[in-house]
Amino acid sequence: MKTQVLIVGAGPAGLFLALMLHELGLDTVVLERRDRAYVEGRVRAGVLEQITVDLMQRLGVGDRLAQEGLVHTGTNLAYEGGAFRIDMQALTSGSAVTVYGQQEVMKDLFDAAAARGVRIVFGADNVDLHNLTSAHPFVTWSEESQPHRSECDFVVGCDGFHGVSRGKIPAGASKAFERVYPFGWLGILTETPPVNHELIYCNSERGFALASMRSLTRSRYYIQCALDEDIEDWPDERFWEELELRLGTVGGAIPRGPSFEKSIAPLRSFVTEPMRHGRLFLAGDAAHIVPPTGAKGMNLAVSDVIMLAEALEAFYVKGAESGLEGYSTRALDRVWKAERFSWWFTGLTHRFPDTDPFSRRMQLAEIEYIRGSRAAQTVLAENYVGLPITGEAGSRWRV
Ligand code: RFL
Ligand code: PHB
Repeated sequence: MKTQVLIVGAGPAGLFLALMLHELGLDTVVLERRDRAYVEGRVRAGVLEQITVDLMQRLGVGDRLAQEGLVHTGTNLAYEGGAFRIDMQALTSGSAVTVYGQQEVMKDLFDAAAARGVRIVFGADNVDLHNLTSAHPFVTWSEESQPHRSECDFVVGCDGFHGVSRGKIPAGASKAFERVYPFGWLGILTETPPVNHELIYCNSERGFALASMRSLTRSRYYIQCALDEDIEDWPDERFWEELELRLGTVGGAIPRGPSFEKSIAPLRSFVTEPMRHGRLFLAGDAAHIVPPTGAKGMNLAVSDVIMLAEALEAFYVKGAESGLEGYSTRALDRVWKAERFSWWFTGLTHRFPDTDPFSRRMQLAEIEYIRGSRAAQTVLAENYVGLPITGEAGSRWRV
């Protein structure tokens, strides 16, 4: 087999990239270890920045998003002193976010890929990358125990935090930065109307809570929990009681119902530099992780691949290598700013094991300050809706 760009991983990064390259007339193959149902079934992100919404529209995969996505022009912060709204639209020049689940995004992307003949190999085991620093890399894998091989011009590692690609960069050629937080998020999905028409991020003495949603009839709630928490110890009743204790009366009585998904996710900040090694490029969670507090993970995967698609387009159309040379620096600039925001917002809203009375007062004073300062609210709002992609990158994929 032979292709121009071989993509490892069919998550948001891999599929958005494949569809963009397909639009540009480039040939790609996507290798995915799991099957479609597995990738589509994972309950993850819920908040899309405008760059992600625009990209879906530009790719012609945004019809359902336009119908079913919920545009949120504000978000809410709650704490023991009450709650207040950050009017993102008024504080930025009219920006908003859209609530539309990653599961729905994946369904739309997979449908389009199938309809357009984008090649995706599901069940690709033992993926391995070779000759990455030569002009002729190749990739091997097995499918139902049969060995396969494809030559390519470039390999893009979109295989998430636990993928194989990042490890192909020799230790001496990369540097990793990491913070592991001493807690996780316990999340549930329920067929109940949301407690509030917008999200509520809550700093409570008992720990962080988040009221989110997937639609007007489906809710997503999270509570901060210990890392060694056993999900069996959290029957729905206990979850609802804890959530009510944390949210207090904010938003009113929480409509309860049985959960149909319940999971615990650890929180981590991670960045590897650079995001390129020879003819291997990394994008999305393969290169960086943010704690979910800022709702940035999937959106960063999108900004990475927008920049990479532009660089690949310049290479194939104009023969210019400068875009590829600059990809890592350009992507990391936006990545680090999102890392900073997600880390800061996590610190503001969570209870840390070493939160002493002084640090608690610091948190509360900062929230009170944000409440009273348009400048502070603007900082939060412009980060939450998503920082711009600098330079020319992305203009093709904006509406
Ligand atoms: P993914 O989605 O992990 O996809 C990687 C794909 O690669 C495959 N793979 C391999 N394939 C072949 N060979 C191998 N050796 C392979 N190893 C792995 C995997 O099977 C998989 O299909 O990475 P990608 O594409 O970079 O996308 C990243 C996003 O999925 C992630 O950042 C977000 O889900 C993060 N996230 C959120 N992001 C947002 O933008 N907004 C949010 O509101 C938001 N909330 C969240 C989140 C993540 C969460 N969890 C569970 C981590 C909330 C939570 C709770
Ligand atoms: C979600 O709905 O899953 C969600 C929303 C906002 C976040 C994180 C997760 O910050």
